[in-house]
Amino acid sequence: MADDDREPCRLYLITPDKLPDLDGFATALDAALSAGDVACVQLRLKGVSDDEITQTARKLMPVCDRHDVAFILNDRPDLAAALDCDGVHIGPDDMSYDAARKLVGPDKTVGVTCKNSRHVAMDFAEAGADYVAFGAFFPTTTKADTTQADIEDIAIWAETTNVPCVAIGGITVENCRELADAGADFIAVSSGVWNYKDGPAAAVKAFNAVFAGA
Ligand code: TZP
Ligand code: MG
Repeated sequence: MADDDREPCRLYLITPDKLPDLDGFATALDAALSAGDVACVQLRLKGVSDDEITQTARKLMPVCDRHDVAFILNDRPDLAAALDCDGVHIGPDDMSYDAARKLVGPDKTVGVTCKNSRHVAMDFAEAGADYVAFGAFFPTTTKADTTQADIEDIAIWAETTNVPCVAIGGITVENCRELADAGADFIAVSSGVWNYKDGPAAAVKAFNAVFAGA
Protein backbone atom coordinates (compact mmCIF):
# COMPACT_ATOMS: atom_id res chain seq x y z
CA MET A 1 0.00 0.00 0.00
CA ALA A 2 1.16 3.54 -0.72
CA ASP A 3 2.15 5.63 2.25
CA ASP A 4 -0.30 8.37 3.14
CA ASP A 5 2.22 11.20 2.63
CA ARG A 6 2.43 10.59 -1.10
CA GLU A 7 0.75 13.00 -3.48
CA PRO A 8 -2.45 11.64 -5.03
CA CYS A 9 -2.13 9.71 -8.26
CA ARG A 10 -2.48 11.81 -11.44
CA LEU A 11 -3.41 11.11 -15.02
CA TYR A 12 -0.73 11.03 -17.75
CA LEU A 13 -2.32 11.14 -21.21
CA ILE A 14 -0.69 9.48 -24.21
CA THR A 15 -1.88 10.44 -27.69
CA PRO A 16 -2.88 7.88 -30.30
CA ASP A 17 0.09 7.00 -32.55
CA LYS A 18 -1.56 8.46 -35.68
CA LEU A 19 -3.54 11.68 -35.76
CA PRO A 20 -5.12 11.91 -39.23
CA ASP A 21 -7.57 14.62 -38.08
CA LEU A 22 -5.29 16.93 -36.13
CA ASP A 23 -7.83 19.74 -35.78
CA GLY A 24 -10.42 17.30 -34.46
CA PHE A 25 -7.91 15.81 -32.06
CA ALA A 26 -6.87 19.25 -30.78
CA THR A 27 -10.53 19.97 -30.03
CA ALA A 28 -10.95 16.61 -28.23
CA LEU A 29 -7.76 17.23 -26.26
CA ASP A 30 -8.95 20.67 -25.22
CA ALA A 31 -12.23 19.16 -23.98
CA ALA A 32 -10.39 16.37 -22.15
CA LEU A 33 -8.05 18.83 -20.41
CA SER A 34 -11.05 20.95 -19.40
CA ALA A 35 -12.73 17.97 -17.74
CA GLY A 36 -10.34 17.38 -14.86
CA ASP A 37 -6.77 17.21 -13.64
CA VAL A 38 -4.15 15.94 -16.11
CA ALA A 39 -0.46 16.09 -15.24
CA CYS A 40 0.95 15.81 -18.73
CA VAL A 41 0.31 14.86 -22.33
CA GLN A 42 2.79 12.70 -24.19
CA LEU A 43 2.82 13.06 -27.97
CA ARG A 44 3.50 9.51 -29.16
CA LEU A 45 3.38 9.37 -32.96
CA LYS A 46 4.79 6.34 -34.76
CA GLY A 47 5.91 5.97 -38.36
CA VAL A 48 5.58 9.63 -39.27
CA SER A 49 8.05 12.21 -40.54
CA ASP A 50 9.92 14.73 -38.42
CA ASP A 51 7.83 17.40 -40.14
CA GLU A 52 4.61 15.77 -38.99
CA ILE A 53 5.87 15.47 -35.41
CA THR A 54 6.84 19.13 -35.53
CA GLN A 55 3.53 20.33 -36.98
CA THR A 56 1.56 18.21 -34.51
CA ALA A 57 3.56 19.42 -31.54
CA ARG A 58 3.11 23.03 -32.63
CA LYS A 59 -0.66 22.49 -32.75
CA LEU A 60 -1.00 20.63 -29.44
CA MET A 61 1.54 22.44 -27.25
CA PRO A 62 -0.55 25.63 -26.99
CA VAL A 63 -3.59 23.54 -25.99
CA CYS A 64 -1.59 21.99 -23.16
CA ASP A 65 -0.12 25.38 -22.21
CA ARG A 66 -3.60 26.87 -21.89
CA HIS A 67 -4.46 24.20 -19.33
CA ASP A 68 -1.07 24.34 -17.61
CA VAL A 69 -0.42 20.72 -18.58
CA ALA A 70 3.14 19.60 -19.36
CA PHE A 71 3.87 18.53 -22.93
CA ILE A 72 6.21 15.54 -23.26
CA LEU A 73 7.51 14.23 -26.60
CA ASN A 74 8.07 10.51 -27.05
CA ASP A 75 11.21 9.01 -28.62
CA ARG A 76 12.90 12.21 -29.81
CA PRO A 77 15.04 14.25 -27.40
CA ASP A 78 16.45 16.18 -30.37
CA LEU A 79 13.01 17.41 -31.45
CA ALA A 80 11.92 17.94 -27.85
CA ALA A 81 14.86 20.33 -27.46
CA ALA A 82 14.26 22.07 -30.80
CA LEU A 83 10.53 22.54 -30.06
CA ASP A 84 11.08 23.53 -26.41
CA CYS A 85 8.78 20.80 -25.11
CA ASP A 86 8.55 20.36 -21.34
CA GLY A 87 10.27 17.01 -21.57
CA VAL A 88 10.92 13.77 -23.37
CA HIS A 89 10.08 10.13 -22.79
CA ILE A 90 12.63 7.57 -23.98
CA GLY A 91 12.83 3.81 -24.22
CA PRO A 92 15.77 1.47 -24.64
CA ASP A 93 15.69 1.79 -28.45
CA ASP A 94 15.76 5.58 -28.54
CA MET A 95 18.93 6.93 -26.96
CA SER A 96 20.89 6.63 -23.73
CA TYR A 97 19.64 8.58 -20.73
CA ASP A 98 22.83 10.66 -20.67
CA ALA A 99 22.58 11.56 -24.36
CA ALA A 100 18.91 12.53 -23.96
CA ARG A 101 19.64 14.65 -20.90
CA LYS A 102 22.47 16.39 -22.71
CA LEU A 103 20.13 17.29 -25.59
CA VAL A 104 17.23 18.64 -23.52
CA GLY A 105 19.24 20.20 -20.72
CA PRO A 106 18.95 20.06 -16.94
CA ASP A 107 15.57 21.78 -16.58
CA LYS A 108 13.42 19.54 -18.76
CA THR A 109 11.70 16.33 -17.71
CA VAL A 110 13.30 13.09 -18.87
CA GLY A 111 11.24 9.95 -18.29
CA VAL A 112 12.28 6.42 -19.12
CA THR A 113 10.58 3.14 -19.92
CA CYS A 114 11.71 0.36 -17.58
CA LYS A 115 9.21 -2.37 -18.60
CA ASN A 116 9.14 -4.68 -15.56
CA SER A 117 12.64 -4.08 -14.19
CA ARG A 118 13.13 -2.27 -10.89
CA HIS A 119 16.85 -2.81 -11.41
CA VAL A 120 16.82 -0.84 -14.68
CA ALA A 121 14.60 1.77 -13.04
CA MET A 122 17.04 2.19 -10.17
CA ASP A 123 19.94 2.74 -12.60
CA PHE A 124 17.95 5.45 -14.41
CA ALA A 125 16.81 7.02 -11.16
CA GLU A 126 20.40 7.21 -9.94
CA ALA A 127 21.42 8.73 -13.28
CA GLY A 128 18.83 11.49 -12.75
CA ALA A 129 15.65 10.43 -14.54
CA ASP A 130 12.63 12.49 -13.43
CA TYR A 131 10.34 9.48 -13.55
CA VAL A 132 10.44 5.80 -14.35
CA ALA A 133 7.65 3.99 -16.19
CA PHE A 134 6.65 0.38 -15.57
CA GLY A 135 4.37 -1.66 -17.83
CA ALA A 136 2.46 -3.15 -19.42
CA PHE A 137 0.09 -4.09 -16.60
CA PHE A 138 -2.86 -5.19 -18.71
CA PRO A 139 -3.35 -6.33 -22.31
CA THR A 140 -3.07 -3.49 -24.82
CA THR A 141 -3.35 -3.10 -28.57
CA THR A 142 -1.66 0.30 -28.55
CA LYS A 143 1.85 -1.15 -28.42
CA ALA A 144 3.16 -4.44 -29.81
CA ASP A 145 5.72 -6.54 -27.92
CA THR A 146 5.00 -5.42 -24.40
CA THR A 147 6.45 -7.00 -21.27
CA GLN A 148 4.17 -8.04 -18.42
CA ALA A 149 4.74 -5.92 -15.31
CA ASP A 150 3.44 -6.69 -11.83
CA ILE A 151 1.55 -4.36 -9.56
CA GLU A 152 4.02 -5.42 -6.88
CA ASP A 153 6.77 -3.60 -8.83
CA ILE A 154 4.85 -0.36 -8.31
CA ALA A 155 4.22 -1.12 -4.63
CA ILE A 156 7.87 -1.91 -3.91
CA TRP A 157 9.12 1.06 -5.92
CA ALA A 158 6.75 3.43 -4.13
CA GLU A 159 7.75 2.11 -0.72
CA THR A 160 11.48 2.24 -1.31
CA THR A 161 12.19 5.31 -3.44
CA ASN A 162 11.11 8.92 -3.88
CA VAL A 163 11.44 8.96 -7.65
CA PRO A 164 8.00 9.21 -9.26
CA CYS A 165 6.74 6.14 -11.07
CA VAL A 166 4.32 5.84 -13.96
CA ALA A 167 2.15 2.78 -14.56
CA ILE A 168 1.31 2.08 -18.20
CA GLY A 169 -0.34 -0.42 -20.47
CA GLY A 170 -4.00 -1.33 -20.91
CA ILE A 171 -5.12 0.83 -18.02
CA THR A 172 -8.78 1.82 -17.89
CA VAL A 173 -11.18 3.57 -15.54
CA GLU A 174 -12.26 0.10 -14.41
CA ASN A 175 -8.82 -1.36 -13.62
CA CYS A 176 -6.78 1.68 -12.50
CA ARG A 177 -7.67 1.66 -8.84
CA GLU A 178 -5.29 -1.09 -7.75
CA LEU A 179 -2.36 0.69 -9.41
CA ALA A 180 -3.25 3.99 -7.76
CA ASP A 181 -3.64 2.20 -4.42
CA ALA A 182 -0.28 0.48 -4.89
CA GLY A 183 1.41 3.89 -5.08
CA ALA A 184 1.67 4.81 -8.76
CA ASP A 185 2.34 8.54 -8.98
CA PHE A 186 0.96 8.69 -12.50
CA ILE A 187 -1.34 6.46 -14.52
CA ALA A 188 -0.49 6.65 -18.23
CA VAL A 189 -3.39 5.98 -20.56
CA SER A 190 -4.05 6.10 -24.27
CA SER A 191 -6.98 3.97 -25.48
CA GLY A 192 -8.62 4.01 -22.06
CA VAL A 193 -9.20 7.74 -22.61
CA TRP A 194 -9.51 8.20 -26.39
CA ASN A 195 -11.79 5.15 -26.79
CA TYR A 196 -13.78 5.59 -23.58
CA LYS A 197 -17.45 4.77 -24.08
CA ASP A 198 -18.63 8.30 -23.20
CA GLY A 199 -15.72 10.14 -24.81
CA PRO A 200 -12.32 11.44 -23.63
CA ALA A 201 -13.62 14.23 -21.41
CA ALA A 202 -15.82 11.77 -19.51
CA ALA A 203 -12.81 9.46 -19.16
CA VAL A 204 -10.67 12.20 -17.59
CA LYS A 205 -13.47 12.95 -15.16
CA ALA A 206 -13.93 9.26 -14.31
CA PHE A 207 -10.19 8.62 -13.76
CA ASN A 208 -10.02 11.61 -11.44
CA ALA A 209 -13.03 10.36 -9.50
CA VAL A 210 -11.24 7.03 -8.94
CA PHE A 211 -8.03 8.81 -7.83
CA ALA A 212 -10.07 10.91 -5.40
CA GLY A 213 -11.40 7.70 -3.89
CA ALA A 214 -14.95 8.03 -5.19
N1 TZP B 1 4.14 1.25 -23.30
C1 TZP B 1 3.79 0.13 -22.66
S1 TZP B 1 2.17 -0.27 -22.94
C2 TZP B 1 1.94 1.12 -23.89
C3 TZP B 1 3.12 1.82 -23.97
C4 TZP B 1 3.31 3.07 -24.73
C5 TZP B 1 0.64 1.44 -24.52
C6 TZP B 1 -0.21 2.35 -23.67
O1 TZP B 1 -1.43 2.57 -24.31
P1 TZP B 1 -2.81 2.01 -23.73
O2 TZP B 1 -3.78 2.18 -24.89
O3 TZP B 1 -3.18 2.86 -22.56
O4 TZP B 1 -2.61 0.56 -23.39
MG1 MG C 1 10.57 5.12 -27.72
